[in-house]
Amino acid sequence: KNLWDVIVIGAGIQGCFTAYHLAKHARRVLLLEQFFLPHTRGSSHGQSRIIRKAYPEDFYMKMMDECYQLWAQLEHEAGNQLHRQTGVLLLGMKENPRLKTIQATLSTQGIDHQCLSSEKLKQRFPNIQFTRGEVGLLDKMGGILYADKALRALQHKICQLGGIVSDGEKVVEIRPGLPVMVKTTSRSYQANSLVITAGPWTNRILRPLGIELPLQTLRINVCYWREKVPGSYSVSQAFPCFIGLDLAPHHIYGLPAGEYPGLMKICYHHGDNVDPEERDCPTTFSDIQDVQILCRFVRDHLPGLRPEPDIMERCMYTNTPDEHFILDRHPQYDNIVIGAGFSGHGFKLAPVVGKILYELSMKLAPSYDLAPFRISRFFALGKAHL
Ligand code: PYC
Repeated sequence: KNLWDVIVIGAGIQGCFTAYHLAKHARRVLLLEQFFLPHTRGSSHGQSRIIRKAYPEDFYMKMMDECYQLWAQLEHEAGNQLHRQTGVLLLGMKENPRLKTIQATLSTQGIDHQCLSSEKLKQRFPNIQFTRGEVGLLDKMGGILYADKALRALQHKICQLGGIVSDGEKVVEIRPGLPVMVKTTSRSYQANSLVITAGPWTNRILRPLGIELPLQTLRINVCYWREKVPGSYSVSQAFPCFIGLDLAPHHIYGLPAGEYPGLMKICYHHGDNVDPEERDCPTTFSDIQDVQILCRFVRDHLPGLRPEPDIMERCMYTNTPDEHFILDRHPQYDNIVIGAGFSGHGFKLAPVVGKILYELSMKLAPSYDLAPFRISRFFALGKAHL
């Protein structure tokens, strides 16, 4: 009676979608979360994320086909809007190889997009200042996912389907075997399989299981910038999400104003390497180099915004060296499955990631080629330790 088919550790978006697929397939699933829900300590909180098909890698683009269907299905089940199409505008120099590859992949896959010359960009987006002859690539299907609402919808659905979501329970010990034993701060459980989707806490959980993955845990400053004229960069004015590829050493991205009225979210796709327990330790605003990069960007390119953020929230990325995910079994224990290293671009892909982790945990043939996501790619580099 006390034996679960699968225990999932971590109720962020990846763990929630894994539990959702398991519950849909009538598996006995327990989803454990160390913090009380909802919380803002991990990588899945906040009101918005970007959804797009524009990827240089065709394997992500193909996964996104099914993701769009699964997001629509969840939206239907939730009876609540979880997605808004705004378009995603990629900005870069004409010769940017990433931009060229994305355009070629979008063309090959027959995905609706538009190339914008620097002249066209200026006409179409008069409230952006283009200073270096940037060109644009518009992924027309791209848009915004309502992140907090999606998490709530998933957790509700998991419970409706008979799964259990247990929050405020931190895992303190895992004893591999069949069944695998999971001890938390409250009690002990047993399961046939275990899925670990613990975001920046992944290595804390894996270390006692004899493996350490090459994961960097980055603090991301999520900044919101006030419009001088309310509404000028808003969804209702058809302002798109954007990702700037050549504006700084790492990408700068933005979402149209809407989630907080009059404020536009603009962030740097990088941050300091921090322990997730210390993410929220106070730091001085002006000391933060990546916020300074954003301030310069807003001052130079978005003249309709105040050039200092009004609000700063925090998030975490868990990056792999190649910024591709880890979707694999533990090298020694084949009933322990790991989903990690989403590298700041995993939210939109969670419906398919969850499906793959469900398949791995049930020993089913995975629906996608998992070669890009294997742990063994790091062994060759001497970067994963057993
Ligand atoms: O994957 O599109 C993305 C994204 C934008 C900002 C962070 N990730």
